[in-house]
Amino acid sequence: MTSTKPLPLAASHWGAFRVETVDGKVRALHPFEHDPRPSRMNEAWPEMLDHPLRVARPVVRKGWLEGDKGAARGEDSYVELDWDEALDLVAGEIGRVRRDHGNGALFGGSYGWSSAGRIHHARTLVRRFFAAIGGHVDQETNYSYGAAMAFLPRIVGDNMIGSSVTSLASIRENTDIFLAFGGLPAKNWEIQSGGIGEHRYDGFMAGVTGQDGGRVRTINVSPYRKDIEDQFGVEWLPVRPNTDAALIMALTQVVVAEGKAETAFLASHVNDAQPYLDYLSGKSDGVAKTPEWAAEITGIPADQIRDLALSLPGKRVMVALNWSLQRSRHGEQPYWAAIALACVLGQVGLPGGGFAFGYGSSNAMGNPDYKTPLAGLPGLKNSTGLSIPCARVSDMLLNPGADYRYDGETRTYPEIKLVYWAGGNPFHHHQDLNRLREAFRQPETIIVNEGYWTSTARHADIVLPTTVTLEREDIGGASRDRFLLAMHKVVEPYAGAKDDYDIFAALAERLGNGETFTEGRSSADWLGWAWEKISGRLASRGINVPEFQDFWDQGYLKMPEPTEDYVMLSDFRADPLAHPLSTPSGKIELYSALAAAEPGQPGHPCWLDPEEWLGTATSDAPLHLLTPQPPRKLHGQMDFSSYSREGKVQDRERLQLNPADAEARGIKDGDVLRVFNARGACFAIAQIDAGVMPGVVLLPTGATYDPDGMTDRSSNPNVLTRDIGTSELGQGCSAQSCLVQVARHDAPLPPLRVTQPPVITAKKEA
Ligand SMILES: Nc1nc2c(c(=O)[nH]1)N[C@H]1C(S)=C(S)[C@@H](COP(=O)(O)OP(=O)(O)OC[C@H]3O[C@@H](n4cnc5c(=O)[nH]c(N)nc54)[C@H](O)[C@@H]3O)O[C@H]1N2
Ligand SMILES: Nc1nc2c(c(=O)[nH]1)N[C@H]1C(S)=C(S)[C@@H](COP(=O)(O)OP(=O)(O)OC[C@H]3O[C@@H](n4cnc5c(=O)[nH]c(N)nc54)[C@H](O)[C@@H]3O)O[C@H]1N2
Ligand SMILES: [Mo]
Repeated sequence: MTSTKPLPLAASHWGAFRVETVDGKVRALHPFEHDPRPSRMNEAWPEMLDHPLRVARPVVRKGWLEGDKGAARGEDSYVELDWDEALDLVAGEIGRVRRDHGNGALFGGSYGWSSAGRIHHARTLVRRFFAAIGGHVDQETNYSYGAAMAFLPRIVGDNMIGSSVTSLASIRENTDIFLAFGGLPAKNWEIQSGGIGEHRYDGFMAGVTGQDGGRVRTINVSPYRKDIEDQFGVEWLPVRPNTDAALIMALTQVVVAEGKAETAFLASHVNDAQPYLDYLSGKSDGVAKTPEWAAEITGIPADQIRDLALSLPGKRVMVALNWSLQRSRHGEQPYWAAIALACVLGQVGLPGGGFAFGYGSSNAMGNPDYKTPLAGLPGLKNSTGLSIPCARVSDMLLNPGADYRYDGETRTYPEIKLVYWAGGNPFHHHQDLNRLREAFRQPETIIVNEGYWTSTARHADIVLPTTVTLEREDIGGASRDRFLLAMHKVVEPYAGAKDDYDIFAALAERLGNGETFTEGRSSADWLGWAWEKISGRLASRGINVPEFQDFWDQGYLKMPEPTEDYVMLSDFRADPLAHPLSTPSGKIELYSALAAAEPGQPGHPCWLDPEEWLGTATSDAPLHLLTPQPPRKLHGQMDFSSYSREGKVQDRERLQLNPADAEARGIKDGDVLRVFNARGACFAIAQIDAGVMPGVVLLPTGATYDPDGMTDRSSNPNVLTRDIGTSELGQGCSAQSCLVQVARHDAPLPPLRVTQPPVITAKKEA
């Protein structure tokens, strides 16, 4: 071989890159050579490897040692331990709770994105660990897509997220009208769980909006014009947040009233459309869901709704909704209504037609269906059988023994004594953080594995320092990305950091379940195991498998291009009897007995008041706050990198608001703002933006929560959001249903505490 080895590859959820090191330190990063639009987020890596906020050694909270029953969590100082002491302490606590209260008192759901590689995926490991020691209370569904994840299987037999959506090629060739609810924001395509070889946003947009010689009429239906950048030349239809269901129902009502419904499709592929049609016409409740009716709710003039509705029949229409729409109170309904519209138009399963979720929510949605194989450690059976919908965590901790409804059944919240988090940041992700703080005072012991002093780590009793991906070997990627990625170890672990795998192996060993957790393998053995699985799957598909070393040295494996354009539900459309859906009727359920069983739900798509929205605005809380994903980071990760901070002013995030709302409050661009409601307050910097519809403000997620009473010294919008399930059907997170007030803050900003680690007493050398 004469060729020189390429630089080692590494990867994160925001992209792959090659790493140049000198004397064991990263000197430079180079974007992966096959990535057409690399994310700048990776620039944060070199400084984040030895950032002052890294957790250096195991620590235990002072107040916990003194038996404060959690009182000082979030405010306390810590004492260093050596690893053996720390592991003995953690195993001792888990063993004590298991013995005295049973495995049902151990909470290990540990929701969170962790890192990109699949073998060292922290959340997979913590759940496997708890399963290995006899079980725990787990979390199901996710924050991204919780309402849809629980509900869609009842309606279309699948959650429509694990499966692929209709491909871009199919849209480009066939779609006439692309209704993009929530837009197609470029920043969301910087991210993909598991790792990214190629960021494909530009190609997707060119294909959809017609810059590529196409002809797709694209409409950004969103409160925010910049959910699709102006350069793409699309139409903007501003809609009040949380009212899309009403808009979609009025579109459907017009199509039906005009006699343009595809009744043959409804008869052959839908379970009982009649109750919904009677609701649209007003036959069942006396209110026709006309454009005039929807205009009142959505803020869109009735004529505009009618014109749009009349343009749809006879056209190839893609009704596409972002995930954000279902992260709101009754977020199941816009999704169900969209499915119903696609059915009434007879578009489901046609090339470029029908419905789809998430084109604007993550990288490479609409890619060819590469089915890139990945392998992480297998999950083990959770013997307690206990789990909660993930966003009900505060409810669980605050209401042990209480009953709640979810997915057609009544469940009971367990009584949790010990919480373990690895790979997630609930003080980033959860709603109503002041309430979560109260919830986190309840358990006897809280343990967190983290690489950084996040707000969650600061609320823990014992913190174990973990490695980050550049400090260990792994394989990353995503099933719809073309590249399988070899993730190299490029630097030694920081200070006393250990891999989560080794931590859980040591804990399982101490608890007498080591072999069940490890199956006798080291993490290096699991890497080999994963490669065997991956190569087996490739070989079974007739794909040429390289030697592991060649894959490793090259840094990637490129998947072959699929030959067919994927069209979602095309089999079902072609023959609903031969390819029935996994629903009670085998068809798309526009009537669902499961939904009808819940109070207030008529059993078909319907408009349900989101409770906190512009229709209920008060003088105390007149503005609808949306909390989209942050452009310069993934959630709370790397919040303190220079790249993330460049997007802030005085270390506070910018809040977008309409010029009229700014003027009414005497706010100028760049002013410091206080954002508040009855649940809490935080600070932000005004960014006046005519692309935000009046009455709406946007503040991205991701700032590190820095509590001072009910106020966050920083800009975390989750001090403001409401902590309630989407409904008793899905129990998803409803962060996007939130009213606030905004005012100029003329006093000095409080200094941030979370830019420094907590006070830590170093271990005295013996
Ligand atoms: N208001 C509002 N809130 C929201 C949303 C919203 O739209 N609005 N969106 C929600 C959504 S969709 C999501 S997905 C959640 C995201 O919420 P999270 O997934 O909890 O957020 P992250 O900041 O990605 O947290 C991952 C944590 O894992 C740590 N980590 C990384 N690698 C490792 C590792 O190898 N080992 C260990 N032990 N730790 C590691 C990181 O340092 C980080 O702190 O937020 C939700 N919250
Ligand atoms: N840069 C970056 N990208 C990310 C992430 C990140 O942290 N950073 N996180 C990733 C994750 S975990 C997820 S789950 C996805 C989330 O993907 P989404 O949930 O689709 O993303 P959001 O940014 O929350 O929302 C997109 C837009 O929806 C609009 N919107 C909000 N509410 C409504 C509504 O009621 N009606 C209408 N019509 N529009 C509304 C807002 O204007 C917002 O800008 O993003 C992924 N991509
Ligand atoms: Mo998410």
